[in-house]
Amino acid sequence: MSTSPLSLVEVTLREIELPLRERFVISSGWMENRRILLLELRDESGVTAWSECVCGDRPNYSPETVDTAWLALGRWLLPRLLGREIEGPESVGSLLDDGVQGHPMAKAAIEMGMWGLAAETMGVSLSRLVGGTRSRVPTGISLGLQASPAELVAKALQAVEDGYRKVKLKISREKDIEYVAAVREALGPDRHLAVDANAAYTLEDADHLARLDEFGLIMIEQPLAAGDLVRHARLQERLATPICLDESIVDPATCEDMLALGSGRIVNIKPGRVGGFRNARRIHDISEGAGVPVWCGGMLESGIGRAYNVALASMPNFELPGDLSPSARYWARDIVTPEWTMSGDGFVTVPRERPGLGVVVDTERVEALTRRVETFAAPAARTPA
Ligand code: OSB
Ligand code: MG
Repeated sequence: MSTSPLSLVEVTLREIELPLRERFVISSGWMENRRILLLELRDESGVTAWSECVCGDRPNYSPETVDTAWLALGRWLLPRLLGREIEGPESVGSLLDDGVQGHPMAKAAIEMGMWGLAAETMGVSLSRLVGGTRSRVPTGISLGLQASPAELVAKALQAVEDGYRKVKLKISREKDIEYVAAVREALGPDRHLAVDANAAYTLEDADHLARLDEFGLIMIEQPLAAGDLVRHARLQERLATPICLDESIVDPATCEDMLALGSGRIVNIKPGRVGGFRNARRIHDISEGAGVPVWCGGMLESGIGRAYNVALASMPNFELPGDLSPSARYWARDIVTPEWTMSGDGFVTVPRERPGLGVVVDTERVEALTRRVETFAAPAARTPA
């Protein structure tokens, strides 16, 4: 779908605190009170769109944090877009990459917001704007590390009962084989079961990881460190279970490298991790061309970030269930209406008939949860380029 020019005149950065219903533990850290960085973008005719930066509080998953993203957005990224006429959301990525290394999550927050603003201005759904075709997307759950195999089993059984179409278990060096064995035993052989190591292992653990093969997992996500594309290829040669890369895929080039090296057979796409929708769509297309399925990962987003993930996951090659749980799994109350829900058979509906994000931000609630706020405006003297 072709888009019309955009003009960004004001962006408000806002940090809110939203407590998770349960602490979420992964091998590299945990999250409890989610600090969430939200953006509110406004164009010259007063149309606004919200977006979300998926950074965490600490740099355990990736080098960026809420604080580094705030700095990068305010100091380097917003100034190069504000007050400038922008061809369309497709062109935002290169404007942000030019002369600024890294900071993909900060870049994605503004880039995705521009897609949201374009959808809002054009009166079309974000899903249609990005080329989505699905009216509902299959959903999986990501279960954090638990205190005992029995507790994990209880959660996995509940997830199946709730209708989830995939169950993903976080694993760590301390909590792997025994936990996976217990869950596979409880769920039976046919359920889609996956594990995510969040880079907990090294290639020396190859024999140990090969023990997971007997559980018929649909994938093992990110067993080794983010930069280990070659080592992942060596590991994949020794595993029957397909490797899926998450932390390793930071842009279309790393996806191409993964395919060339054989570092994995499935790609987890998180638009925030790869700098936004432009790169996410390219990775989708590159993978599709190679016959490699993709799915949409999650970063415990609020209902705002979730709107972007759901729109992206409506694209055709998102074949596998995404980590797109409904609002109630994460929050006592979300910051959007309607909240995101899941059908009894594990699908989230894509709001393809509603313009923009398809949900309304509860601004009063956002205001009440706000911990800091700063507004950046286009310099008055600058005329559109
Ligand atoms: O590795 O996929 C991951 C959450 C935070 C950081 C990393 C990851 C995750 C998840 C959560 O697995 C998935 C979700 O949002 O439901
Ligand atoms: Mg992951």
